[in-house]
Amino acid sequence: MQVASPQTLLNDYERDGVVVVRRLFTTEEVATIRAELARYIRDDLGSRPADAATREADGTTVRNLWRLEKHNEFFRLLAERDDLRRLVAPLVHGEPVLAAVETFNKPARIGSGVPYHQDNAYFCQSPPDMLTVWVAIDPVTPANGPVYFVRGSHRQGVLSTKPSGVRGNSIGLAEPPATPLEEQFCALLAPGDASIHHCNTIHHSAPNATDQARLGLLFVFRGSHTQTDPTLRATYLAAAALTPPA
Ligand SMILES: O=C(O)CCC(=O)C(=O)O
Repeated sequence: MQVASPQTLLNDYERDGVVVVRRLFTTEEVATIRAELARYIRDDLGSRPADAATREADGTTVRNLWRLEKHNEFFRLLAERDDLRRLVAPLVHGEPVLAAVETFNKPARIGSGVPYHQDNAYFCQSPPDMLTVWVAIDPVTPANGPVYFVRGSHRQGVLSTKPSGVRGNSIGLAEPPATPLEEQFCALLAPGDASIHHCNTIHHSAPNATDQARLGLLFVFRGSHTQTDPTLRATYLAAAALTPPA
């Protein structure tokens, strides 16, 4: 893993709400993860509940896998890794609790976009000590739908939302941010690299029109001290009822 120092990582994260960690996973680990995801989709997904996945518009290709920590032992154990927990503990200001393991597959040619949103509109945690470690399994290039983040936006709190109508991302920002795309942070990653973003950091990604898939594996952690905010939760549930994940 390549990080400047734990203190620099924390300072950068608290300033920007997003940081990059190079080589969080080795080439061999990435190959094992890729193979297990393919095996899970092929052999197991059919026997899991319908909301274990969101499909692309073709009705077949996987857009997202959800709750892998519940549905797959390999990914539950992967999320328990000590290096991962040590990395995120200072950022969540406490004991990390795993909230989710999921994927954003962004398959070649048909991978759909993700509207501007803050994750805490979904997670609904207070204080907002929650984050996502987004690990590149494929190369993430400017062309295949990288995630763009608005630096510093995590300090604005949870902004007004509206139902997005997008399956798998049911709630988005009511208004797009004022920061133009060119000034946003574009997370270009090699396989095994990761970005880590705060749950209030505004982000989005474009569809993938290229021939190169852009598979990301996500680990979501919160501090053990956070609690669910009932008002945020009610807003989220209303949006999710309008556009369920499956
Ligand atoms: O992978 C993407 O395109 C979007 C990811 C995302 O929305 C997230 O990490 O919360």
